[in-house]
Amino acid sequence: MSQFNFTTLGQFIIERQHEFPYAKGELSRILRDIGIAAKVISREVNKAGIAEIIGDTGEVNVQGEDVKKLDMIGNEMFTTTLSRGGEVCAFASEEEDDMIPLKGTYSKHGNYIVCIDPLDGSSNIDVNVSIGTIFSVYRRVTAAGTEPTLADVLQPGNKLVAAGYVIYGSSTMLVYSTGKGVNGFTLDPSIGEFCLSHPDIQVPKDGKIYSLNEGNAADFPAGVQQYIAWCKDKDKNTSRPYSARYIGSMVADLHRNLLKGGIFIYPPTSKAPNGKLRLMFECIPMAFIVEQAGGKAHTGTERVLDVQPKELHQRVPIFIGSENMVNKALGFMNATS
Ligand code: P6P
Repeated sequence: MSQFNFTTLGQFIIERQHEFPYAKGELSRILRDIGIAAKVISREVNKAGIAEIIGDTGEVNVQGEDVKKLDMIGNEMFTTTLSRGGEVCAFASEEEDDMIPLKGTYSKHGNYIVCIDPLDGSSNIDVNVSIGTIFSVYRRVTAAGTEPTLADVLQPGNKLVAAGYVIYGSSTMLVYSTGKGVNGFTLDPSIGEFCLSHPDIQVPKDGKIYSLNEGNAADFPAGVQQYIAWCKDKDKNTSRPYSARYIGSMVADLHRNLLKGGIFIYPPTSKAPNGKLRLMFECIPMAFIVEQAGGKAHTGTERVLDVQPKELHQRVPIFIGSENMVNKALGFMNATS
């Protein structure tokens, strides 16, 4: 096969533009801009070890977490890129207290909202563990040309028009969906392009990997404790015991489970009675991707994509991954609720 037989992200977006009901290239421009920002962040992440950008800024974000220098580079990169694009009227970031109406020349007339976690898992930066960017795209609900409001942002995941993530690992990959399946692109640094490497990703219906922070086990709801015990039982017929894999970086844990099959759980704990992960910036976009790949995402009480957000930094518990594994875990939860 010719070494030039590749499809870049830009080519793929244009080729698939006809699938998107709002064509006119608006969403295509947003996805291309996200791809550009991701390339710059990938460069910064990869040189972090030798540049003075590892470590903390000394600031604390709205989540009460230390803000790493790379977090701010990521946040600034997306804000700048999306403002210049003109398609996005407002931006919400895990790093920012409030939504940010974009002030680019044309932004006020933009039809889209972007929610972003610029660098999820940033506490892993200093130890060279994979981290990621998570993004989601909504159409605004207020009239174009008016000042965007929080109502434009606090939309349930079933209103999403696109979502995706970038994983900065042994290679940099961008994985996204516009509601017509999930496709993965690997960055080829030699040509500076994301190239299609994982077409039509399907998460296996079953898996042998469970991912959660068992250090919190004493706090887990009884149903989660019983499910984890079940995963550890010896039963050749159902390939148990399963393997425990937990990186502590949601994008990395979910990317592995998306490709290999598995379940990721962040249940309620005493420190985080609604779970730790943010509905708008982590759970909704990852739920969209996993459902588009044939998996399932649930809070333990409802489908993640049906949760009506009430506040920007709201947290929810999450059970996400292979459909049969999530259903098994929910069975234990329901049996004990
Ligand atoms: P814990 C990273 O801080 C993060 O937001 C997710 O990427 C990750 O899955 C989770 O928190 C890890 O949380 O409590 O297990 O360290």
